[in-house]
Amino acid sequence: MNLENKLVQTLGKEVKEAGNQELYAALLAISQDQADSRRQPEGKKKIYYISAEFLIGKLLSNNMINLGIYDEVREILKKNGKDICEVEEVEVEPSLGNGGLGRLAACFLDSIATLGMTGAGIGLNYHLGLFKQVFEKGLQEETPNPWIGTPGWLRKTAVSYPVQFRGFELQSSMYEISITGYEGRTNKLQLFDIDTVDERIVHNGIDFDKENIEKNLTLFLYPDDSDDKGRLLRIYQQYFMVSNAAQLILEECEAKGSNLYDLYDYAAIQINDTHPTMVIPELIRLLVNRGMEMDDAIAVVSKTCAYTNHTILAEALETWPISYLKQVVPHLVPIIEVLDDKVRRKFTDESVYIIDRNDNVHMAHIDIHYGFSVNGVAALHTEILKDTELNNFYRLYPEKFNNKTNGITFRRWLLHCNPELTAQISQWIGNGFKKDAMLLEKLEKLETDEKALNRVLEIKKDNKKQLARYLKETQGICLNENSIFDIQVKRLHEYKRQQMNALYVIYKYQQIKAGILPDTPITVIFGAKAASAYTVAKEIIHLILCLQEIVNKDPEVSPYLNVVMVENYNVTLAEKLIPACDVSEQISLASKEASGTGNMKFMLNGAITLGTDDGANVEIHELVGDDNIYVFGASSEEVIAHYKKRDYVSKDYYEKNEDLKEAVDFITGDEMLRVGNKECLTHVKNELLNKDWFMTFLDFEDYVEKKEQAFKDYADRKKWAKKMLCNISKAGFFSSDRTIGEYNRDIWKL
Ligand code: 26Y
Repeated sequence: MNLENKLVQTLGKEVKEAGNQELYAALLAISQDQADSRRQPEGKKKIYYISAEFLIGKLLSNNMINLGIYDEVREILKKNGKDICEVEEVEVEPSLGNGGLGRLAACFLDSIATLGMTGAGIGLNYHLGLFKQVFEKGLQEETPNPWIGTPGWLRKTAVSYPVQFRGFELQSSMYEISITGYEGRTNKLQLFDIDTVDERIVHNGIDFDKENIEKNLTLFLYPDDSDDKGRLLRIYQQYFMVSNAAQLILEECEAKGSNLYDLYDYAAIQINDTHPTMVIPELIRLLVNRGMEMDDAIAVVSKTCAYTNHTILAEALETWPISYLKQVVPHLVPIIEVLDDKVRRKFTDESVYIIDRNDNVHMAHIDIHYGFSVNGVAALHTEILKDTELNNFYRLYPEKFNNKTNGITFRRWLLHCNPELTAQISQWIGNGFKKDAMLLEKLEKLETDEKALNRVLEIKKDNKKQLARYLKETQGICLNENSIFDIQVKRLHEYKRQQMNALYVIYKYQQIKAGILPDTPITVIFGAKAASAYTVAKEIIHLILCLQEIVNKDPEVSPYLNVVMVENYNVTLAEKLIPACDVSEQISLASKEASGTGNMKFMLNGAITLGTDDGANVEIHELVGDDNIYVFGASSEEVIAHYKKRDYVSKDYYEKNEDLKEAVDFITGDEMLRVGNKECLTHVKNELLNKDWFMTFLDFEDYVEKKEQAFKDYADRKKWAKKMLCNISKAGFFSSDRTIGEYNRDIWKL
């Protein structure tokens, strides 16, 4: 049956007569069917990607693209006076993630299915997500972000396992979301939950009884861990996730004929950061329960599990007091002790022990000793792991360490979010790039083609208009479409240095006040959630919101400079912001951003990076060359040396640089105090002046210089368009298809 008839049949009425909700439901049903029909028999070996987060975004359009029906559906709707974008809006974005690690997991699932690999994502079915961000009087407030129960892709299965905790047992329920590959197979994202979770226990924003595990277990992602109860809840969640994963994996492998001694011929388990680490002792425990000798179980599991590190920040390298583990999962403790004991027998270097002198369990150490692969997520990051952070381990196991530079799925981050550019690229170089991203290099030859350059600018202009319309409608924000869109969207963290961007805004404000005007008006756009217990991060949001108030309301300044902080930044917003961006802010302190993936999405959509030589920026820099990126700031070596020597004093920079001093003083000046909270602002300022752990002041001068240069260059439209085209043409390397190909070649070997 042709698609239009099918749609009419599913709707039970003419397309013209259907509302957006009905259209969404019908298209969902049709896509689900088609996705199901693309399920293929499983290969012998399967990759299980276990992750605390899967930031998958809305699925309808992406799945329709991957199923090859998107264009036809859009035309059918159009013919009937309907707009596919409005139908898309009906879907509520699943709240299953937080940031880069979760979005990476989502891109990887797309690529695994696209490349035809047998694989599944395994995680938790959070009911209320991280939180929904709302701004109230210039401050971030956290509210629940419900999504379950709205029409969507989540389906309950009959699969269920018992999970043992100290003193009680919970029975899980498994949910599934279909993952369609681009012209490929359908895999599954499998999310575990319990039936007794009760959203009604949440009140006052996102407060709830942290001890009522039966009711709270899967309410939130990363529940506030600033107290013991919160930390214990995290352990409950993690163990629940991995115990289900382990039971599922063993069951599936046995069904395929594994005798469990050959588990690694049937399964590769990728441990996404340390959150799923307990899968290692849990698998060992289950194997021993089934009669395997402990040593054999350890050997089998060690050949099955591989670990990805996503950060070198100390606070993100998880350690749990052994007493907490005893409280939640006492049956795992003897196994962890055996694992630690074996390490102690083999090595004398205390820094590689699993349980340290203070009885803290270092989760990453379990992964490194008892996994067969340890990978970083960008070349620089992996080098830093080998040379400094994990050097003691690298010396023990050099063969385990490898790099897998992150990637993004071009289906979502080009085909879906930027249809106009996609269509134009297809016209220029054919459709091949949709499956082989390196073919984008063919665009290089257009860099001298005047018409092509104009077209690239025109598409950017259209995307800026669309963003302006969208933000007006959804958040009441007015954008100057003729301004430069300078965008920094990512989690709020001091190392990512949104505060440096804010200081630039103040600097620019003061320049304009002094009559020094930019060639082109500038709009600085921010989007970021701050972890609910991360005080300084929330204060930085306050700082930005105050600047938005002052700058945009100042009639002398606002024709030249605007500040916008979008509320509740998420995948849906990213898809609108990224295609409209001119300057991509990737300004982390060198050595701190493991990779970044937003940087890749912006580049692919023709934004020019303003960034430090950090994470994957280094690789972007190498690919596009000095002329097509604005790089500033101290190198990672310099930064690491400062930390080692403890010789960085932020006040010295403040005293030396008049512009910086004025900008910093402005934070607590009269204008700010008229709109902002004195305590918050004073605290941010003092953090910078007395600590500035992420060396904002060190890089400020160079940052301002390079940013000014970028804004100046923007005025030469042709030169700028060439840079855009260069960035698009070199983005192919950052396809997650390439990354997943490498994971499979070097680690999973399916
Ligand atoms: C449990 C808690 C301590 C914690 C919660 C979330 C620890 C880490 C995280 C998330 C980390 C994360 O998102 N890391 C990012 O991973 C991306 C994908 O590899 C990188 O591109 C990015 O640089 C890194 O910050």
